[in-house]
Amino acid sequence: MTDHDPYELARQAAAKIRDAVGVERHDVAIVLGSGWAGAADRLGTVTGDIELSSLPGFPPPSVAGHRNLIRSIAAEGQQVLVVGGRSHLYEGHPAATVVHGVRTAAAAGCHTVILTNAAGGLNPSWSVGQLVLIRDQINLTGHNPMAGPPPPEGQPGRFCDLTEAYSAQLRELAHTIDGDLAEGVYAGVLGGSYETPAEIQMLATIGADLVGMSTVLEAVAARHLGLDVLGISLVTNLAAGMAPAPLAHDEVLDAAQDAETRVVDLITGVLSEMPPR
Ligand code: 8IG
Repeated sequence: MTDHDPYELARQAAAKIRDAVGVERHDVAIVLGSGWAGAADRLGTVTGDIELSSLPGFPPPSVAGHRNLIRSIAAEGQQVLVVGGRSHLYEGHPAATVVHGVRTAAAAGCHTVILTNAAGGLNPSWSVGQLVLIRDQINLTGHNPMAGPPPPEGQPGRFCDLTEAYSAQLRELAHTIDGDLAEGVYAGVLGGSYETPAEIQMLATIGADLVGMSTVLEAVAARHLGLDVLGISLVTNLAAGMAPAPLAHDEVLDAAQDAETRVVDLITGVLSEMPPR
């Protein structure tokens, strides 16, 4: 039974992290998007590393710009769990695998998760390198971590409230640290390919400012378990039909590299001023 309970699997992973790094409890998790790893490494002092594939429930990652590591970092008075090696629906992983890092972070004690990603921008006034706080999301993946067997005894019920999927308080705090942050609605799609210009027109029509292939399921799983969510997108390309040239994954990694110092300052600032919970 316990093999099929994703929450039990998360508890097992969290227990192994605790033993491996010798930290009783983590406060904040950061899930790394494409190209965000360098910034996370600069947040503070590394307490310990755990190979992701040595932990229950984590498959080996396969996307360039992601790495196979959970890292515990002491930063700004918080113990931060940096979750690399994100898995995606487009790799063929089920929703439960995609959100396993978030559920593990919750089991490790985290009260807040910072979900980072690289995304396509739909707002014509943004350029590559723009950092955008996610204000809300549209889950267009056709998947949901709350679908399937109901959460077991002891877990909150499946119909979690998503009225404030992304914490207004944390967004406000982030704006005070970086006055150049934009805000927008993130449309999460299954992915596997980028969009057509017609699909981007559709997404703009339904209210999306950003489009990407991650984050939305993790935000749902985080809210289900009562975590506060801060979502930060780095616009690494203009969405199809708005971009002068075809999209390439290399550009994503270059833009992330250029944004690194701004990202470090932003996350460090948020960590240091985050209200205790
Ligand atoms: I970076 O333009 C990045 N990720 N779906 N579309 C989708 N995902 C993305 C894009 C984009 N850019």
